[in-house]
Amino acid sequence: MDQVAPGASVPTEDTEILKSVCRSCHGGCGVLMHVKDDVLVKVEGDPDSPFSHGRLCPIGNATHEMVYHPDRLKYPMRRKGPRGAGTWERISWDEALDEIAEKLTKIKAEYGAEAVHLGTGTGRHHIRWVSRFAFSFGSPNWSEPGFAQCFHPRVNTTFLTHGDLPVSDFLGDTQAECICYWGHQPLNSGPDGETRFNARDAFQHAQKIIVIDPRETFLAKKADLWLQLRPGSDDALALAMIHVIIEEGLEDTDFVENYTHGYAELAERVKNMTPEWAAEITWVPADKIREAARMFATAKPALMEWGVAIEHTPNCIQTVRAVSIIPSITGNIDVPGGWVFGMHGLGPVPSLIENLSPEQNAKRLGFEHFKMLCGEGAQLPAAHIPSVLKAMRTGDPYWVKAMLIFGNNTLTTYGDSKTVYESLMKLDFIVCADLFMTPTAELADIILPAAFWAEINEVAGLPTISGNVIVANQPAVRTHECRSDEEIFSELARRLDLPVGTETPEEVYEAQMAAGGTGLSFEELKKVGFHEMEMKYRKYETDGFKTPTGKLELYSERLKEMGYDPLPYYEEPPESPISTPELAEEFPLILTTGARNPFFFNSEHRQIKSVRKGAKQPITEIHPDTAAENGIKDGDWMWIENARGKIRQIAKLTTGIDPRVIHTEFGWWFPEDPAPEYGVWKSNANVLTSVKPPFDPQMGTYQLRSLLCRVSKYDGDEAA
Ligand SMILES: Nc1nc2c(c(=O)[nH]1)N[C@H]1C(S)=C(S)[C@@H](COP(=O)(O)OP(=O)(O)OC[C@H]3O[C@@H](n4cnc5c(=O)[nH]c(N)nc54)[C@H](O)[C@@H]3O)O[C@H]1N2
Ligand SMILES: Nc1nc2c(c(=O)[nH]1)N[C@H]1C(S)=C(S)[C@@H](COP(=O)(O)OP(=O)(O)OC[C@H]3O[C@@H](n4cnc5c(=O)[nH]c(N)nc54)[C@H](O)[C@@H]3O)O[C@H]1N2
Ligand code: SF4
Ligand SMILES: [Mo]
Repeated sequence: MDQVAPGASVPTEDTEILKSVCRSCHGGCGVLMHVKDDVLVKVEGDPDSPFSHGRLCPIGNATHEMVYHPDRLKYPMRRKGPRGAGTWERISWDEALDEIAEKLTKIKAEYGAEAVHLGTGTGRHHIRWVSRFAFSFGSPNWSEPGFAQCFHPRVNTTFLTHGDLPVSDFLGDTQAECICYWGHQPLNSGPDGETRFNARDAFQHAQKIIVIDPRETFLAKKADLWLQLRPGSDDALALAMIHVIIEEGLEDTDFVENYTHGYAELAERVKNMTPEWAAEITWVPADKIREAARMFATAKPALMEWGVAIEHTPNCIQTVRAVSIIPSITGNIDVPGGWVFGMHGLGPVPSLIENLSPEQNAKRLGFEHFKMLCGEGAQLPAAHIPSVLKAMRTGDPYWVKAMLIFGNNTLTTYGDSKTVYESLMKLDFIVCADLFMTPTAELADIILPAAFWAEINEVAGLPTISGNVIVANQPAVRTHECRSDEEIFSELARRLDLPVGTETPEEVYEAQMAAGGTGLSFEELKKVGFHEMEMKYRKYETDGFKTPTGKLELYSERLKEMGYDPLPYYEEPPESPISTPELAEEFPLILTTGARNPFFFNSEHRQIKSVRKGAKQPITEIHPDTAAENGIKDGDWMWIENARGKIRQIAKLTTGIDPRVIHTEFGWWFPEDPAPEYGVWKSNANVLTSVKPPFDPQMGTYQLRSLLCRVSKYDGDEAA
């Protein structure tokens, strides 16, 4: 599936080879872009890349196809008919930007800057520019569907308790002896600035593999121990594993005594959380829980590879807390081959949050409730999506009147797509910048054609936040009238005469490089492609941890200060056979969604022929017994339904899933279906999810995995 580049091509007289990195997922596989007569003729893996060593995945291999895809948005457009009618007229960039500036100024004057909401997608190169523009405009409100439910629960939690974000040490010389993949399949997903390839290399070297996943994935098949848990019960499993480690004295005594805070309180908290207690909740046999705890605790080094599955529940912060404690008390922190703190070789994009007055900052939707998402406990405060949607629909606590969407297909990746649709339809003004037309862009007033990563300058530190390797993008070509998101924000800030945020992207990149300590300028970095920071381990021995106590806080003083539980606890998912037994009678199956496949990035790439070949239709995994009970055969279209809606996907019968559970893919729409909907209501998992409370008390997270549903054979009746 993945292709290994045979080695870098040699430039010919008339071909220039530019070093860059693929940014089609969160990763940054090195690429060599061959340019001849202002045409990108070929893209291949860069054998020098420390992440990928010349390899590219199916998406990376489609780079050329994406740059020149006939469906790319080519010029700015203005809506002609009513919102969502799908009729557009071409306009110039000047017209588009002037109209945006005029509308934003009017809304700001009438409703306040907070009425303008900025939206973006996960980990995009321009993500920090979206919040930056919001803050320089004076609005505290911006969001990303992954902020409360992806990666940032881990970021914000570990910054509070570990003083920094730990990442897997894939670039050093030591390989982990044991890897635990917890709700995570990085060989497919390469998330958070790892790539699938360095994750694969570590996997191939590990002697012991533990997989915690409700589905029998590729990794589960290869594992020494596969813990097939009930979706949404990770928290109980982690607490029971901590119980075993403490009860059996398997902790790293020296590390615990000298470098952690609150071990005794933790031991007291988990005293009764036995494997037998967890077995009932998680469906994982008690002896397997014990075995997993022992295997992880006795291997050196042991690596926790944790994924987004633990962040898709309303108890996500406590789950993150519990899982993060396992490698911590076993001493696998900042050690070769374990979890390490990065070298931060790149200065941040200045957030410009200081441009907001304290009063304006406090207007951020969700601010008073979710301090780890919207306020003091957040590294970069963002607005709470369900609260934003409500403000759009009801004006409570104030009206949100405009949304500027830069790289997010809101109708497919936010929870509860129907509520999202109703909310967006209430807005006075929507701008959407994207590479392609999407069902969400069809709802806009103005559409802007965004430049692709192969067409822009950019700098990033990877893995994300930790910045051990600093990578550069540079434009191979520039197609049509596309502009980079960063350029658009700078230009808009100038047109709006904003007090801050008007620098060119390159000026910001140079400042980031100067602050980072690589000794290179951005221009110099582009020539070499990437710069690897020298890694230092066990920094805590000299510097301590950047927490209130200077120790790794098993008992979190900062969480306590914010009014949250300083120790992790278990909470049953709000919709489950246990919490809502009556609902479970009507909808007896547990639904989990969104496990990544290697061919798409979230809702993207359905129009890219070479990758769509790998995954033509949306797939639901279901146990053969459950399928038979419901008259569903392998390869049939099947309905998946709950109180919020009904979608259909293709049934894949597998004994690798519990008969009480199904898994549906997410992000589905069909670029080949008629505009303006492109089949977005047909198979979109978020028709079934909810943005109603309860939310995670710290982070405001809503439920994307572990909901209730029922299934039936598809009867061809779409109206149903
Ligand atoms: N190719 C590709 N790469 C991607 C993406 C993509 O769409 N495609 N998306 C990117 C994004 S935004 C993210 S966040 C990352 C995510 O990437 P990962 O963190 O690797 O997460 P997933 O692949 O979503 O899920 C991993 C596993 O969690 C399991 N799972 C489902 N429910 C539960 C549960 O309740 N508990 C546990 N323990 N496991 C559960 C699923 O069966 C799945 O096998 O990938 C990023 N990279
Ligand atoms: N049910 C369910 N829902 C989920 C998840 C799940 O597992 N299950 N996962 C959640 C997670 S973890 C996340 S992070 C989110 C992901 O959600 P998002 O990150 O918002 O992903 P998309 O909605 O696919 O939006 C990406 C859009 O950006 C466009 N794009 C790509 N590159 C650029 C660019 O350079 N500039 C601009 N302007 N546009 C660009 C793409 O064409 C696409 O339309 O989804 C969440 N939603
Ligand atoms: S793993 Fe990510 S960065 Fe690497 S080639 Fe694939 S899409 Fe690009
Ligand atoms: Mo994500």
